[in-house]
Amino acid sequence: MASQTIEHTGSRSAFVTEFMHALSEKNPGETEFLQAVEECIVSLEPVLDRNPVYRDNGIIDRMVEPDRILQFRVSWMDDAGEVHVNRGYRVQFNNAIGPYKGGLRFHPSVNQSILKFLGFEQVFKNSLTTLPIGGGKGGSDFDPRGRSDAEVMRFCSSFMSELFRFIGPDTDVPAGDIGVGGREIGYLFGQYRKLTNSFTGVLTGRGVNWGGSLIRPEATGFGSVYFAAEMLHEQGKSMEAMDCLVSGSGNVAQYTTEKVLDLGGRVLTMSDSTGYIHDPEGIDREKLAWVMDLKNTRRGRIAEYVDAFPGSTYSDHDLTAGSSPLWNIPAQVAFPSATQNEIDARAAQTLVDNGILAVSEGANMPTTPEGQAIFIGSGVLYGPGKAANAGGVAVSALEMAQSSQRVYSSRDEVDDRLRDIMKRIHKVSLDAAAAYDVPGNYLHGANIAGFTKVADAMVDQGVI
Ligand code: NDP
Ligand code: 2IT
Repeated sequence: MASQTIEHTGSRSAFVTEFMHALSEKNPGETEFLQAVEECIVSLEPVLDRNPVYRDNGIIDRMVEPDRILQFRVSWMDDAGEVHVNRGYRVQFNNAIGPYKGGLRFHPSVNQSILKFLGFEQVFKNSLTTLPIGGGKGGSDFDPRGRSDAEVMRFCSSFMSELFRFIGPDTDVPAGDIGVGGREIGYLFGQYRKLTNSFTGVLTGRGVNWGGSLIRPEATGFGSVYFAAEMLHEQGKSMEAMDCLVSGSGNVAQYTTEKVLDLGGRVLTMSDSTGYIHDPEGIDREKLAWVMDLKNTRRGRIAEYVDAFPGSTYSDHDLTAGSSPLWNIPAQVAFPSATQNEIDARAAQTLVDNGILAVSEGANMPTTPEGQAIFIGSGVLYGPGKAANAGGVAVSALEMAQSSQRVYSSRDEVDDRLRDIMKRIHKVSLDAAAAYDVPGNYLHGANIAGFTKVADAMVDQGVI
C-alpha cells in the first residue's frame, strides 16, 4: 500500500500556528470552519513555499474570507396556526472560476460556522470537478423532520422570498444537502419562478420533468463508490465481495448502497441520528427499496428496518458521547455518509484494527483531524470528502449546462460523465500528491489540486 504522511495538530509548523491563531481571533468560536481551514493550510504550505506568487497576491488570506454572508429572517406558520421564526443564510464564498454553487442544509444544528466550513470546502471541491463553478453554501436552522408537507412548503416559500434576490443562474445556484431533497427543491423552485417570472437553472436537483438532470439524485453516492473503486483499483483490488459500512440513510447513503451492490459488494449497516441497523446478510436491492420508501415517502426512522427484516439488529447511539458503535463492525470499506466529525480517533483506530482497506467520504468532513491522521498513518486508502463526494455537485454543473442549452442528456450519458469525472479527480489528486512528495496522500493531493485552479484564477483577475 502506498506510504502516506501527514503533519497534524501537535506538530504544526510556525506558519500554520501563526495563521490559525490569527484566523481564530478573527472568527471566534467557529470550530468547524477553523477545522476545515487548518486541514487545507497544512496541505498548502509547501505549495505557497514553492510558488511565491500566491503569497505575493495574498491568495490564502483572501480565500478564507467569504465574498459575502447573507443572513435573513424566515417567518412561517405551522398547521396549528402558530408562528415560527428561523434564521436563513447564504454564504457566497468564492466565484473566481464560476457562479457560486453549493447546497442548502436545513437542520437544527445549522449556524454560520458550519455553513462557512461547507462553503470553504465547496470552493476546492467544485474546482476539482474541472467544471466552471465557484463555491457557496446556505441553509437554515429549520428542522423539516416531523413537519407536514404543507409546513415544509410554507417554510420553503418564505425562505425563497428572501433568498431569491441574491441568486440566479449566472450568479449563485443552490441545490440540496442535509434536509433538502427533491421535495424542498420543488417548493423553493416554485416560489423563485413565481417571484421572478422566469424559468431558469437557478437550482439544481430539480425534478426531471422541470429541468432536472437524470442521475443527479444518485450522483453523490454513485460518485463516492466510483472513487472508492478507483482507490482500490490503484492497489490491484476491486469492490467485488467487499463488506462495507455505510452511515446515514438519506440521499447519499441510499445511492452509495445501490452502487456498492452494482459493483458486487455488500452493505452491512445504515443509520440515522438516533441509531443504526446491522444486517449481517447484507442490505440487498429489495431491502434498499424498502429503506428508500421508508425514508423518502413515509419519512420514518431506520429503527423500523428490524421489524421488516428479521436477522438484523438495531441499536440506539448517543452521538454526543462520541462516534457511533456502527464503526466497530468489521468490514473492508467504510462510506461515512451522514454528517461532519462522525468518525473520531477511537472509531478510526477501531476501523484500522479491524482491517479497513479504504474510506470514501460521502459526507462533508466526516472524519476528525485525529481520525484522518490515524487513517493516513496506517496506510488506509483515505478519500477525503471534497474529492470523494464531488460527484453530486459535478452532475449539478452538468444540469446547469443542460438548462442553459435547453437540452437533456440520457441516463447513460450522465453516468458515463460522472464516472469519468470521478476518475479524473482521483488522478489529479494522486498526481498533485506525487508532485509535492506525499505520494498516495489523497488528502493533501485533493487540497492542492483544488486550490491551484482557483488561486491561479484569482491571480489572473487581480486584487479585488
Ligand atoms: P439527507 O438529509 O438525505 O440524509 C442525512 C442523513 O444523515 C440522515 O440519515 C440523517 O439522520 C443523518 N444525520 C444528519 N445529521 C446527523 C447528525 N448530526 N448526526 C447523525 N446523523 C445525522 O442528507 P444527504 O444524504 O444529502 O447528506 C449526507 C451528507 O452528505 C452530508 O454531510 C452532506 O453535506 C453530504 N453531501 C451531500 C450531497 C448531496 O448531493 N446531497 C453532496 C455532497 C455531500 P436523521 O434523519 O436522523 O437526521
Ligand atoms: O456538498 C455538496 O457538494 C452538495 N451538497 C451538493 C451541492 C450542489 O450544488 O449540487
